[in-house]
Amino acid sequence: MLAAISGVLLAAPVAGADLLTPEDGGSPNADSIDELYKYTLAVALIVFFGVEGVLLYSLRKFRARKGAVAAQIRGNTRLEIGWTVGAALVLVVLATVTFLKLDEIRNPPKSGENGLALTEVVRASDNEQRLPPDGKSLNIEVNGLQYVWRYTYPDRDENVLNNVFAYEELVVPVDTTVTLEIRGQDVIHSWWIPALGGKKDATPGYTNHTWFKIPASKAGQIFRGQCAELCGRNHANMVASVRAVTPQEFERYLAQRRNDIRAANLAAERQRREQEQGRQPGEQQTPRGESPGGDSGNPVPGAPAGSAQ
Ligand SMILES: [Cu+2]
Repeated sequence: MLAAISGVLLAAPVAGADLLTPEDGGSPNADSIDELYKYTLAVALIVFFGVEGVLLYSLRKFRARKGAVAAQIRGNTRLEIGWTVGAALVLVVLATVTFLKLDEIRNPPKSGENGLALTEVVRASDNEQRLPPDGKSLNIEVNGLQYVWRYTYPDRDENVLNNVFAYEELVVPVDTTVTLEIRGQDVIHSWWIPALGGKKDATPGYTNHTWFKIPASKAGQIFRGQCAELCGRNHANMVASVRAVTPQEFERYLAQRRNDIRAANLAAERQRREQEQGRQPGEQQTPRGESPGGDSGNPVPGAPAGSAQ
């Protein structure tokens, strides 16, 4: 059994998701969550070895031969009060440590000096959203739909529908506080990039929030995750990745993406117009042997394709 389990874990190392405690290294909140688990694990190990040690010691020390009659003991008030108070103290310590850590897990810090130069203060979408002390973050909309993640970047336009978007891979600048507004479009999904912090449900009708800030040293790295809520037939294929780049590369990416989307929209528009002209009475539906909708291409997934109807 042990060999089989080890074999399975070796075949899919990601499934290990770091040994015993959560993955960390991508963002301060993920690091804090990991530390919290390590403290809890340390306390649990002390309790475990304490209890098991006393048990094994007693088994050896007080063993009796066959036929011996056990002494009838009523109890030990001091011991019983002792382990009740001890257990309560363990809980108090864990609760205190958790509440002390909670602050740095939930509240995003300011962006660093090597991050993207953010000028505008984010307008929080609701009072659940936590922002850095100076109110500036790269605020990205994360939208879960069957079976892909869609990201909308803040991009000069009040109407988010006009802004740069991408699927599956989220590109972000390092040393920059990124706040996410997470929504589900059809069913419940769950956003989860383990090394960047805890998972957050993407629920239709609600907005959930989380944040991350990737250290400058991690530029070029890709953090992988997947939808963590069974959302349908292709749930297993609903992967997500976050690519950390320098602020300069991020600006270039955004500009490139903006151009690609504009080009795709123009091509689609041209194609629609051609098809409308092609459908004049008496004319052939498909001129010059071209297949309908074939020539413009559609480099951006999900960009409005030329509608045939
Ligand atoms: Cu999903």
